[in-house]
Amino acid sequence: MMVESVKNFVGGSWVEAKSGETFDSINPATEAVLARAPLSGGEDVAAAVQAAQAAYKSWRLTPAPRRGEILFKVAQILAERKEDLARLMTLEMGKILAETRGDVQEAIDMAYYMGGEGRRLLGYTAPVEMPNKFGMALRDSVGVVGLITPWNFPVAVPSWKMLPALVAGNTVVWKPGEDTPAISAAFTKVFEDAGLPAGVLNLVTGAGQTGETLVSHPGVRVLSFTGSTSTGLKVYTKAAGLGKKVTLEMGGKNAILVMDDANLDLAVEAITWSAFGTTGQRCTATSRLIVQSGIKPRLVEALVAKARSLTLGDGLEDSVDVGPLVNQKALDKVSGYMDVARQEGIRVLTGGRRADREKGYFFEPTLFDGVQQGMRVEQEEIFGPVLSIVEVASLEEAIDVNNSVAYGLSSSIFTENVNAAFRAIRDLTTGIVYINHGTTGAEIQFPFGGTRGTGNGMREAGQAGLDSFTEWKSVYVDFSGRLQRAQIDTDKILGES
Ligand code: UN1
Repeated sequence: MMVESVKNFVGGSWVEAKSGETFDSINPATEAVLARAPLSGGEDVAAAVQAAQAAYKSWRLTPAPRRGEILFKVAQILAERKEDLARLMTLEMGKILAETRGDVQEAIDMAYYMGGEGRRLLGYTAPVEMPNKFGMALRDSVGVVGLITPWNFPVAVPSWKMLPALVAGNTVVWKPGEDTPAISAAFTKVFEDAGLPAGVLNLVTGAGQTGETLVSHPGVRVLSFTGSTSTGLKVYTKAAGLGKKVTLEMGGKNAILVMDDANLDLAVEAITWSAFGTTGQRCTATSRLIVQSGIKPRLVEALVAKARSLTLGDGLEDSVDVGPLVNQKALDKVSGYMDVARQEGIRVLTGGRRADREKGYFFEPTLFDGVQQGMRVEQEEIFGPVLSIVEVASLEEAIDVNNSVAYGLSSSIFTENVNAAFRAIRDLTTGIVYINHGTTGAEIQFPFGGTRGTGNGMREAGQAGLDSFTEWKSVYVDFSGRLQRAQIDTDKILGES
């Protein structure tokens, strides 16, 4: 297979890195080089920011409904290219075709949703204190925004950021995950073909240093980051020191709670796909099963059988359920947690090792039993197909275990008891709560994000997703023709008019 040559997209042109340096993108199922991409440095980031600054002058003045129309066009082109984009994504980061199609679909949904914002971007009016005076609050654009995104949702996650940023009138410099430059360029091409003016969206591929330069660049006022907690906190610290606005979407340690009265078959299906789908490499993946004692033996038996029945392999093949991990580093990390589990005295019910295949970063779906609250495998994000099972006696204990981690993205409860469901809604302290559904599958019209170490209080998607990329401007229009200073003037003016 030919190695694709990826370029940066700066000011409407496809260009090499000024340094001439590149890095390789590897197909994780075959370990073959898929693409070679620019290893962008400071000069490349500076050029992209400059292009974005120049384009901002007219983009912010382009009527929002017109900006929205370009987003609708983006949605249409994405729909036309869905299959090609999904295949390229599977080749580059490994998840199965059904999942990469879903990834592209999220961007299509978001493009229609945010395209519609072109005719909303709702502000509000409120009464003001003086007569002959009018007040309103508008969502204003901010300027150049910097996006740093991961490889696991290489189209969906960037779409949650760039689509609201663009419809609100900002211009964008995007640094995608190091493992996914080719799909990122293909996604960028969609915006070019949809007629987005030059410089409004700029792509610079590269590594950590590229992202750092973007974070520090004085021309970038807003940063939106999705990725690991350690990198996210570095971005936060750096950006805070420079007075920038930041949105962070970081780790998760999501749990499914299964109560004794749960629908067992439904729970087994949901747990399997939330834990092992996308090879466990979702920030929303289920990595803990918190199960009540009564149902545990039957549930665990069914889960072990189900995990063993999953077919590992190249995500392009229809028969495959679980693709590879993204790279060697991920494989090493997940393998490392097998040693941690051993040290913690945990029982491996199934999996626990690299899959027996010649090529590719495959790891067997793994179930850990006898996990206690507070153990490392119960607390730390592994980001692989590994599920830790914690047994509890009651709903109260289950909720307590759920809430006792450093992260707070998603949680779920399986119960047929409406009272238990509502208590869970009230007491689970995560940004997303599911009832009788796995922890994955968030829809783009609702806020997405988490509490505690998952984020910094911001949300993506839905109306809340606009908050990262807009600033409120409060406007007062005084049509009294005089200087109105205090309430005391009110009676006088009313008397005269
Ligand atoms: C992520 O893992 O970074 O809710 C995003 C979900 C998907 C998005 C996950 N819609 O699982």
